[in-house]
Amino acid sequence: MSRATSAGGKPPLYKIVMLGDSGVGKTSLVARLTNPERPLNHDISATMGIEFDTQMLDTEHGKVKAQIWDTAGQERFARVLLPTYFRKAKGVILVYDITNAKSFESLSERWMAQLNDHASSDDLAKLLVGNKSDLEASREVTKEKAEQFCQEYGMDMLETSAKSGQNVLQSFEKLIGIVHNRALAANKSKTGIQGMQQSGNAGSGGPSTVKLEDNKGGEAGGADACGC
Ligand SMILES: Nc1nc2c(ncn2[C@@H]2O[C@H](COP(=O)(O)OP(=O)(O)OP(=O)(O)O)[C@@H](O)[C@H]2O)c(=O)[nH]1
Ligand SMILES: [Mg+2]
Repeated sequence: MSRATSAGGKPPLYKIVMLGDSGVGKTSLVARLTNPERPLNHDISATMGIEFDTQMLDTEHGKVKAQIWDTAGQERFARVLLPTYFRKAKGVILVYDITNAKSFESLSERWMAQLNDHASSDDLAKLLVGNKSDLEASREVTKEKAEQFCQEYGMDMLETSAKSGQNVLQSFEKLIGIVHNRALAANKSKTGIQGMQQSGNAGSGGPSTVKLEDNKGGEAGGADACGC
């Protein structure tokens, strides 16, 4: 069992944010993750402001809970809400539509700049997702282009389809795996220092588990749970 799940039995909760132009499929990807059997809704409305969902996900170090902030790609919402989107976020999924070159260009022209302005970028795990891979015949963005972007900004990528489900779960698991590994590593170094400070205290009945997050609110959806 991971140190995370052994701490009071509650899996740690991490806030992750979906970013990208309007219409790339952010809401559809979250819907496919949380309701894998439900068919893609082509009449879905544009997100106004923000929507939340939570999902339990597996990592190599046990289960964790993702609090997913599905943001609005439309400029009028995004501009105002960006600081809120990024507050206490641990990971970001940058989404473009493989059939829409403009949505890919927006990542460097718009979204990466916003990210750097509003978040301490080093703290955020990032994943690039090229959605609508089922529409191969209409592809405008090559995988090579996307890989170049990843090299430039130091992140991994996956192509997904919210329609077929291809790589949807894998994308969320990949990002949350990186987030969780970072949290474990950070806690290890923290407890290392605490351990040295409290030398001689080991095994004396003090707390033996590691608290990964300030998980006051406990369950997902509780704003305190991820401090957001
Ligand atoms: N063929 C195909 N269509 C998709 C896919 N993902 C989303 N769509 C469609 O693309 C349109 C936009 O999807 P949304 O999920 O609303 O896009 P969004 O990124 O959330 O847009 P905003 O909320 O405005 O930021 C909808 O008509 C979806 O049905 C996909 O993987 N394949
Ligand atoms: Mg949406």
